[in-house]
Amino acid sequence: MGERISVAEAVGRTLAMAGAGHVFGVVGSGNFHMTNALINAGVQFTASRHEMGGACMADAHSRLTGGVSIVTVHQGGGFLNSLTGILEAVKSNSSVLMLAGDVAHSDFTSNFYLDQDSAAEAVGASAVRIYTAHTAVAETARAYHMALTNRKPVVLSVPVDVQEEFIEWDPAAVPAPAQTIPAGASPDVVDQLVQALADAQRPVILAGRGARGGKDELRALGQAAGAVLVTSAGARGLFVGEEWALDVMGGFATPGAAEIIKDADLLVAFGASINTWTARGGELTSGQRIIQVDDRQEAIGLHTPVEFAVIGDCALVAREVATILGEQFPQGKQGYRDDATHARVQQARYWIDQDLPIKRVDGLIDPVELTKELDDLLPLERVVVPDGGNVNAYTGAFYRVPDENGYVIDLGSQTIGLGLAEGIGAAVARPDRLTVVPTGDGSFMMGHVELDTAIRAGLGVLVIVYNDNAYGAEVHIFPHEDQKQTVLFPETDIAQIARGYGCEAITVRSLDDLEPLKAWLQGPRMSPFVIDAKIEGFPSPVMELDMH
Ligand SMILES: Cc1ncc(C[n+]2csc(CCOP(=O)(O)OP(=O)(O)O)c2C)c(N)n1
Ligand SMILES: [Mg+2]
Repeated sequence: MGERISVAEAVGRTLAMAGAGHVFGVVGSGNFHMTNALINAGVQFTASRHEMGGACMADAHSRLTGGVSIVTVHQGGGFLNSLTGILEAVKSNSSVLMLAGDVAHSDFTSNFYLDQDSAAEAVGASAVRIYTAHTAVAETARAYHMALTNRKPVVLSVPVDVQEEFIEWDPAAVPAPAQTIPAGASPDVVDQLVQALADAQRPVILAGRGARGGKDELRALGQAAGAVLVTSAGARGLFVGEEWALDVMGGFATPGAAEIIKDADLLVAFGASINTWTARGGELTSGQRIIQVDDRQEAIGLHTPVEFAVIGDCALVAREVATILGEQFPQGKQGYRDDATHARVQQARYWIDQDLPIKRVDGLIDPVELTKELDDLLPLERVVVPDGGNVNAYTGAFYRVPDENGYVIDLGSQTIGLGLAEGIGAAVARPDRLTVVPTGDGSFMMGHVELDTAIRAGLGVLVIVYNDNAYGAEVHIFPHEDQKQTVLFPETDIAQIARGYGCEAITVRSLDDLEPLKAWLQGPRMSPFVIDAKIEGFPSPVMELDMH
């Protein structure tokens, strides 16, 4: 006779065996045993204070580790609380597995009852349910493999009555994942892409999140094709250190970078869906010749029409095209890589290097001045996890990042208030780097409860609140002066709130006020540091583009 264990125990053990990275979330009676089984099987657990935070933590953790990260929740309201974070994970193609308790089968009058499968599918996640004890192990493994292979969140609902049943535990019966082998594209379409790049005078190669595994191949292709390189916000950092690369395409591009992209005569997108933010509402792509390379059929032409598509693994396609171009142009192809463009690329790459006016107002700090100072002060070995509305120019575009693992853009669902929780997931994934969460006051006020989580987990996250006492984005978008009371708030003492959680915190009205931060940066950084930066909410450079 083998070991007889509960289904709850078997689910936890199966997920651990499959390789679950870390589990975040809020534990209630419905997920108590499953979570403890995961912990006992060696998976580390971080208790978030809210289920949305737990889902966001798993999202960031998965993005930075490339594996499956788990959020565990109680049925009903606990489940529902997490869906905002799951929506973000859906929009960002993150391998998140939500492990949810559920009411017993047919217990439709339970106070906790809601149709969890429909709710999961409504936000775009896949729903998997364990119906019987004897399918529990196979279904759990299937849910895990789906999250990993499909790069999409999976919600695994486990009814409490099934959790209590007993089964024979046989680790050898846990199915192994099918091996996925990346495939190149068909030779005909590769030839078409080679031809397009050979003909182009000013090609630009855009890399999205789907191209993150093809950094070296894309750099080599850029060289062979004489192309300027750039990333979408999702892949920001991928080309750091490359002479011929801009920082980012889209709403976060500098004016000079936008011009270089607009002047291109060919845009080849690798693993990027060219959404409205990357295309800057079409401004950067209208009239462009565009070719898309992606391993997913569903990404093709999703947001932006393209001339033709190459279905295949980004790295393999890039390597193949670069090899053929190299044979066609043994002396190299200049393309867009002339001296004038070189100078433009250097000048336009980073917002932080742009000459922007500093607008000093008595008793307040200018956000440009503050961001330039902090970008300089903070170690480049960082993970930047931005949040906020109007200020997301500074929070999302100004801070330099060291590489593609130094940036988690959590605005895939355009939801504010995710930054701190996403930052905690990032800090757990990358304890070797400083996690920086630059955020707006409105965003911070939605999610600051997770400062408690950072304290308990001993995470030295740096939170920079650009505090204009307003939903600044709304203030600037709407011209109705007499209707702005709905988006203005009285002054909030954010430093005091942070101290209440046990964080070190400062109020900053001038650069001199940053002194305590310097001491904290030198120390062991075992708990968060919060900056309440009192700013005048001028429209940010990115917002100004929207306003005109
Ligand atoms: C969850 C959610 N609620 C509301 C909005 C609409 N919204 C977009 S930006 C913004 C204001 C954000 O305020 P803050 O974080 O202080 O940044 P600011 O715009 O002031 O720079 C709001 C309410 C949203 N995007 N997401
Ligand atoms: Mg604000």
